[in-house]
Amino acid sequence: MKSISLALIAAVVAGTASSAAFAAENWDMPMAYPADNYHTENAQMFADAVDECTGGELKITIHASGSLFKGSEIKRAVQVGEAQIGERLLSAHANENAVFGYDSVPFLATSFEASDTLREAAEPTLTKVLQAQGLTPLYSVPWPPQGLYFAKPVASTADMAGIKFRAYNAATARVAELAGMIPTQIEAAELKQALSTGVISSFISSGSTGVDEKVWEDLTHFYDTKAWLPRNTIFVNTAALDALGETEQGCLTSLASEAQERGLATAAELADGFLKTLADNGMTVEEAGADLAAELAGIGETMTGEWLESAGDDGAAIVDAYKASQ
Ligand code: PCA
Repeated sequence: MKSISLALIAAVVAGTASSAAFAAENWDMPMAYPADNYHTENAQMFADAVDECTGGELKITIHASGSLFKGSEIKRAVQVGEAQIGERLLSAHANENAVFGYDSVPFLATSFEASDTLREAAEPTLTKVLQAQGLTPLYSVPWPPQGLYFAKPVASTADMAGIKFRAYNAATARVAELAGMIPTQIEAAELKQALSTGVISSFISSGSTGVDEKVWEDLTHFYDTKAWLPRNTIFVNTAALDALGETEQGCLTSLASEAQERGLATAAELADGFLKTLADNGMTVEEAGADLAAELAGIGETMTGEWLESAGDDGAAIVDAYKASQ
């Protein structure tokens, strides 16, 4: 009797184990930007490659344009396990920890190459901060250099006084304040509407977002200030990651590093074309004039000091590692 029940238990346990091993995992991946943006397309390639690498054991469904969770909600959703993986402009969470704003320090890294060096320098610190929140970073991809969009020519901050400005993080809001503008935090998914209804008439972003949102319908000028290259970071809920088998974890990690390289290459390849599209659609695309450039440099110095102060030892570690690898 005893041996029969033991055999039965063994069979049941084996059955459970094998069915668990063969049940495919389905992960949701909320993203904030449009399906045809290169960040989203890159993530779709990543998801397809994970599917193939795991033999269908891990399927990642991408939800673009903030359709599952709005940009501002994605990080929290992954932290609490409402989604297993997500993409977010982490600098928008610099109010939680200034380290998240490492990629939006004005004029610290202004080219794709410098931005990648900065990413590498920040990786240990950023990983530590995210791990403490139950998140594991997988990869990150830069946006092209940030420039200023306006509905009129702007030669200096005097021309910016009182303009209503769309911010996407604390750094962009601070640029606006220091330049005498009035910032409002608005997700890219709501940018088009904010422009067409006159809620804002200026913002700082890349040519990529300008093209995504066809901003030439409301704006006339783009000043290519190359202030910084912010990044979208792809992270997973650490508990969900740990629950995967070794093969699946290995696929995620190695394909993430491929996605990171591919994303950087694509961003660099597309950057000039975005500016050309703005110009082709009638916008004036030029560098900031001497007065504006000098004032922006001053704003950058102020903000670098402020960031270093708020990011403390972690911020210093990032900047030191960055300077050492230049
Ligand atoms: N586009 C994103 C962030 C930076 C960028 O170039 C946005 O404007 O929301």
